[in-house]
Amino acid sequence: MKIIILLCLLTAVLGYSYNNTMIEEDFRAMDTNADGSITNDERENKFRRMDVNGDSKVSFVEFHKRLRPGISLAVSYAAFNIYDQQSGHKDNFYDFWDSQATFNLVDLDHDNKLTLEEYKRHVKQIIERSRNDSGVTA
Ligand SMILES: [Ca+2]
Ligand SMILES: [Ca+2]
Ligand SMILES: [Ca+2]
Repeated sequence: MKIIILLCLLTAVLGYSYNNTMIEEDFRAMDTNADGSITNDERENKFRRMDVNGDSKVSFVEFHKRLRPGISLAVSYAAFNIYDQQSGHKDNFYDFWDSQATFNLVDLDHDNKLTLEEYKRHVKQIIERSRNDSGVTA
């Protein structure tokens, strides 16, 4: 038990805390009707939950709060910048259009549903790109 706790602390420090299990948990949290895929409606609901102050835009502060503890600020900020530019322009907010564009990007087979596999692939790409962009290599 102690070893597990120690390992958790270590991975948190290194920024490796976001594993498959957590990705699946987050996927299920978004899949509110539990049918195994995320629809555009469910994507929109998630966006509204992230938008704490209700101004229809997700700021970096709102974005970072929604991430798992242990993800470094640098990686988180790099990820935010990637999402901020999904709709083609950067304005320091993850807005509705960014969210829609992200959904379309993740939906590889264009059936308007995100499967766990599509979601996992996306999250791993984002983490890898964020680490590269932020220069956090650990
Ligand atoms: Ca669903
Ligand atoms: Ca907001
Ligand atoms: Ca799909």
